[in-house]
Parts: sequence; structure tokens; C-alpha cells
Amino acid sequence: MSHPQAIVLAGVLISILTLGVVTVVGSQKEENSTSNTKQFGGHTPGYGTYETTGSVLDPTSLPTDPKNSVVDPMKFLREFNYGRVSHSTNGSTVRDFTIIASDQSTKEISPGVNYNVWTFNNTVPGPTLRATEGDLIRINFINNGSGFHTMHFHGIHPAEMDGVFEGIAPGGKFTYEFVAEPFGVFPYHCHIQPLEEHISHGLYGALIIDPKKPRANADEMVMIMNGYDTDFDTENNFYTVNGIPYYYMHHPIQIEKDKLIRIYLVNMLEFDPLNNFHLHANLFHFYKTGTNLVPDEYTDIVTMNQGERGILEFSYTYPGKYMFHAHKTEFAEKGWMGTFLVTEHNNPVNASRLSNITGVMTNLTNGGLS
Ligand SMILES: [Cu+2]
Repeated sequence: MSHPQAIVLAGVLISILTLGVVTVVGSQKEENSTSNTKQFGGHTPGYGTYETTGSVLDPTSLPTDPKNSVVDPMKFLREFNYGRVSHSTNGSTVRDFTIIASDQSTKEISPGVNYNVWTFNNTVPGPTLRATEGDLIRINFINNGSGFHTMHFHGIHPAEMDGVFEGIAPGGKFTYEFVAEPFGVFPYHCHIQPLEEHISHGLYGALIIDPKKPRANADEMVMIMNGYDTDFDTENNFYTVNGIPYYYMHHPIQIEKDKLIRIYLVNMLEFDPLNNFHLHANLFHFYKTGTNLVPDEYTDIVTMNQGERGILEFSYTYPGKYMFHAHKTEFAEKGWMGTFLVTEHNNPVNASRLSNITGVMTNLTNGGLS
């Protein structure tokens, strides 16, 4: 990776030039010398072909406005949905969640790039559900989409609660009910064929099951790694953590020096065989799948296939701004990168002055990826 800053700068310039011209993403691979317009897509049932007059829209590192976008990554980061709590006759905790699937809205995934997202509760990724080992989880699932969808959870449950063979029709409802076991971090996703279509459009999220004896107090966050194939050629054009490319470059995640940080990390990336997470200037303890209280590894990088996940624990010794990103250069340069801003306890630095584009580009120019 000899000149990442040059590539990012070029990407920004191309993006600025093409913004406002291209409304649907094109592909460099499908040049058409006889026409100014090109067509993409069409292999997805129910979706027509799209025309574009631009030759390419690279991922842009300009800021995305969360108001227009498919998710607010800063809100999503530390938002855990514990459900509506009640108690069964035997005294155990019951957690009711309502999840609504949709597949017809178009939302911004990067500045100027609107994409037909399929969502659980209107965001990509879907909400992070959370329970404690032994709780009864009840998912009141409503399909408001135009096609069949389901919810398939990883974990232990009866066959009829697996969300694979019984598709829920448009307008239909189903209640998934199972005991939360074992403790760990689990993906959930729609399991209707063709699976790659339902996953790549956004139907996934995370379920955290806490051990009965809680883990140590920490600043907890969830990170879901994903991508978007906006020209329907089964290759991703954008890569993100928590739904929006480059978001945490513009909006550093503020954490405190010496504070224990715990990240629930899930890889839901479609089409690419692997993905990974690299932390700068630090190492983390990694708990694969989160099902053991003893760490499997002490490292600065973890690589995952689709559906793999784990828990990262670390703390920073020195204040400052640190990158984290996929150590797969293509993914990082197409949006999967972010920053932590480590501050002294009770002495937070004003993050806004560091979150403008100048700051980001200076950061990249001075250091880039490593
Ligand atoms: Cu689906």
C-alpha cells in the first residue's frame, strides 16, 4: 500500500465531480462506447434495470447526513435493545421484541448514493437485541415487505424457530420464541433464497446474550461489518462498519483513556470471502463468538468469514486519535475505516474540530493506513 492517500484523494475528487450527475451507481467494468448511458441490474426479480450517464461513482469520503441515511452510526454504536420485559409464571425473564421487515425504501448509504435497502426496523444494520442467558426471547416479527422474509438467529433453539423453511409472506406475522443460550454474540438475518440478495440488501443484525454473571463494566459498543453492491454485479462498491462508509472518520468515536472498551464485532459482508478489523497503536483481547470468558487471542487484527463474530476488549494508554479499519486495503479505501478519539478522563476534547474533512484528509495524508 504505497500511496493510499493519493488513492483516497483521487476518490474524493472523482466523487465531487460526479455528485449531482449520477443518481444510480455505474461500473467501470461495463464501458459502452456506443452510448452515453449504461444499464445495470435486472437480475434481481422485481427490480428493473437502471440507467446512468456517469462512468463510475467511487465511494466518497465526504460526510453523510444521518438524517437522510439508512442509519445513524453514532446512535447505533451504543444502542442496545433489551425488549419489553415481563416475567413468566416460573419467574424467568421474558423479553418481547417487535421487528418489522421492509424492502421498498430507498435511502442514502453515501453522499449522493441512494440504494434500495431492505431493513429490520428501518435501519441497516438492524437493531442490536440483548438478553441474559436463560431469558425467554420472544420476537414478534411482522413482514411489511413485498416479498417473503424470515428471521434466522444463530444459537440454540427448536427447528420451527430457525426461520429457514417457513417463509413469512408479505403482510404476515410470526412469533419466534426461544431461550437465550448460550451467552455470546450472534448474528441474525433473513434466510429466504436467494440468500445473497436478502443479506446484501441489509437484512441482518446482532443478538447479544450476556452471561448470568455480567462481564466487567466497560464502554460497550457494537460494530457490524457490511458492504453494498450498488451496481448488482455481485461485487461490493462500498464497505462499512455500522452502515455508512467513512462515518467514524468524520465523527471519531470518543473514548476515555484507561477505560475498558468492549466491542461486539460481527461480519455480515456478502460476496467477499473474508473481512477483518485492525486496531492501531494497541492490542485487544479477542473472545471468538463470545462464548468463553477466557480470551482466545491477544492481537491487533482479527479476520472473519461471513457470520463469524467475537468480542474485543482493550483500553488506550495514551490520549490521541487512532485509526481502526479493515486490513484489506480495498475495503478500507472503499469506506471501512474509522477513528477513536482517546481523551483524558473528565477532560473531553472537542471532537467537532477534528471531524471536518480537512482533519480527515490531513490524517490520511500524514499517516494513511498501516
Ligand atoms: Cu428476506
